[in-house]
Amino acid sequence: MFPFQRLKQATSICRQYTKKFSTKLSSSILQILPEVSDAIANNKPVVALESTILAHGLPYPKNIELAKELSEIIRGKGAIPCTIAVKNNKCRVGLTQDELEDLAISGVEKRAAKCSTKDLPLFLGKQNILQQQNYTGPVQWGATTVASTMHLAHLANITTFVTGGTGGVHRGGEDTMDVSADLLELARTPVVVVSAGVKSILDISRTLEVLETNGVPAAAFQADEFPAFFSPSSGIRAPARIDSAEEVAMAYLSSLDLGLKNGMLIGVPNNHPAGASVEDAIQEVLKEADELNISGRDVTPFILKRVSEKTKGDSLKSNTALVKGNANVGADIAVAIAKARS
Ligand code: PSU
Ligand code: MN
Repeated sequence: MFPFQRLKQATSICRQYTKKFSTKLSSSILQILPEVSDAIANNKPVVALESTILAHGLPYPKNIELAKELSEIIRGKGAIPCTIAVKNNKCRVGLTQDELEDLAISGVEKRAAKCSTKDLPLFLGKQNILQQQNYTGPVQWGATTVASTMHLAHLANITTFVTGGTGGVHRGGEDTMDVSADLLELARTPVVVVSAGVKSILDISRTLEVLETNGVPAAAFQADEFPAFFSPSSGIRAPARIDSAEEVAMAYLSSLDLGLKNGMLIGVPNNHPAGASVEDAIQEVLKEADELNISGRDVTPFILKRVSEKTKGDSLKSNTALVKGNANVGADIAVAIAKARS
């Protein structure tokens, strides 16, 4: 096949796919917002956004303010923002403004479950039973993580996904085996994930090792060190450096042309690093989590919340700023991919 021929083929499959979804919305598990399915079918850039960061990662109303700002940034670059979440028994690709508002308060109201890839079938199973029983209660949200958002974005043929930070190998993961499903999804789903790297609550070196073992390119954007979320520098040399959105687009399209199934991780250094107290807060909170026996899916949200409390919002400011930085780069990447495909 000539370069990009495979992509054209993929685009045509996507057209059939989105057509099917937009015409049989009620019977489909995947519901794509018309604005998004139109964009995909016409090779216009779309940027996927996750919902765990809204429901569990950031407090209300900061989360909804951020969602609006992300939308403006992405639209300003000529791309379509597309938040992905499970709403009752449907996987939603693109949410309306009202739905975003509801998702943003659902964490406080305990109507949002963290849904990683493994949780998707179970959540949908439960919700389908409820629907069969003619459930009329409040909306139940499945907040998708990086892993499950990647999976659903790929089902809808979206290439680019912006988040805050990805999961990784937790400190002590060599004993606990606590390795985020985000890494495994990156190994099997061809989506470009744009993040500010991984937090120093994680073991960054081991995270990069797992990505390498799984053939996932992990590159720092216009930097030599792999970024550490709150801080642009981790002291760890990035496995690769990438200097422009066009270069990311070319690497991604080459990966598809090679028939590789994995995604890639682009680490964007945070331009608004949190103060030095964040590191101390992280250390204290890691101890707290251990003492309180917090484990599994609860670890990441617990740490995010407590670090923000301990730094009196300093970490929160840095967190929202870095996501906006990622959205700028991610939108450029989505635009560059669409351009190269046309
Ligand atoms: N890292 C952050 N903020 C977040 C998350 C990670 O800085 O909100 C969320 C993402 O949704 C990510 C998930 O996919 O946590 C990883 O959770 P776990 O470590 O349980 O796999
Ligand atoms: Mn975990």
